Amino acid sequence: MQIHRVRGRDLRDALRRAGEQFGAAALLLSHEVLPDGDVMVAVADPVRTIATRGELAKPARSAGLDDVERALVRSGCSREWIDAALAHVEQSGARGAYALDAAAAWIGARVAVAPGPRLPSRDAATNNQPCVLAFVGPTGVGKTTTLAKIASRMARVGRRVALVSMDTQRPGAVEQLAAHAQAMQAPLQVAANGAELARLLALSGGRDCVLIDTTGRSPRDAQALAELTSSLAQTRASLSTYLVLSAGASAAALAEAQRGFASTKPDAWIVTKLDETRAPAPVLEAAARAKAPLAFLCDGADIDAHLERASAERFADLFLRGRLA
Ligand SMILES: Nc1nc2c(ncn2[C@@H]2O[C@H](COP(=O)(O)OP(=O)(O)OP(=O)(O)O)[C@@H](O)[C@H]2O)c(=O)[nH]1
Ligand SMILES: [Mg+2]
Repeated sequence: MQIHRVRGRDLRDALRRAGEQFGAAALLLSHEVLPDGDVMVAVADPVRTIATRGELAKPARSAGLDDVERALVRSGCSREWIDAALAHVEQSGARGAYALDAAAAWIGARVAVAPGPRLPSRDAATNNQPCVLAFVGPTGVGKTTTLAKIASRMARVGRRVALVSMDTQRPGAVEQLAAHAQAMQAPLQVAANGAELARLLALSGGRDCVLIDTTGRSPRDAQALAELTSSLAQTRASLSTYLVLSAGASAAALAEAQRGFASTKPDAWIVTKLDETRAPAPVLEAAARAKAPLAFLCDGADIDAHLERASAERFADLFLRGRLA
């Protein structure tokens, strides 16, 4: 019988994690409270117990390494990253449940974290220049929804936000953003081109943040992307551009989007729809490969929830558990 140790914040958390890794049929053998207050449970994995019967001749590998490998395979991690993570864990000497901790610390740090939006200080003069954020990306990835989530979070803590829609192409796009603007009682303006955007931004002193929604573009539509790039470049305000990508996209689609939107010079990526996949590793690996820091992670469509700042801990959760905690 193979025994695994799983650590959690408390007994309930440890049992939940054990259930996720080994299934509801996992057998609880014991539990102990660790010096730091966490709880470690020992469980027998019935699937592994049966599977190993026919494999007795194989040299046993540390159970911890098997757990790490299994979790990474499940999250869609590439063989290259799995091997690198396993080599690191092996080298670190971490075993059992500690192997997962070692893997989490190592793999979570492979992806860079972008700094949060830089809002003017609260006691700044009213004509202080606002933080300007533009959201670009392929069609339907969640640009407008994510913009609304970020704006709503800022508005809830008393920040003065303004929304700008540059999506004058898709029917209903301005109305979609207008509904969000109304809910958070923020002004919404429409800019049909770069010149109009530059004019609006020049008049936006006194706002803490202006968030710009753009039309979804195909990464293959070079002309549309050139127009988008040129529109954003016309503003003299210092602009942070977020490339929004869906976690469900294939590695090939992510690479294509990264190449297509490179001309807009994204400062960071935002990953959405993490709730729609159990294999989020490809988008995290794509960000690392593109040397793009991640700013936010979204795992649902609810405006008042489902938005998290990116962090190494969240990346580790995604790699090893397939979802945000
Ligand atoms: N499950 C899930 N749905 C999401 C998430 N983010 C957005 N959505 C949904 O995805 C759909 C498209 O979202 P939009 O915000 O309109 O996407 P967009 O990128 O602005 O789309 P276009 O402007 O048409 O290019 C909507 O139904 C949203 O509710 C998410 O993190 N998880
Ligand atoms: Mg939109």
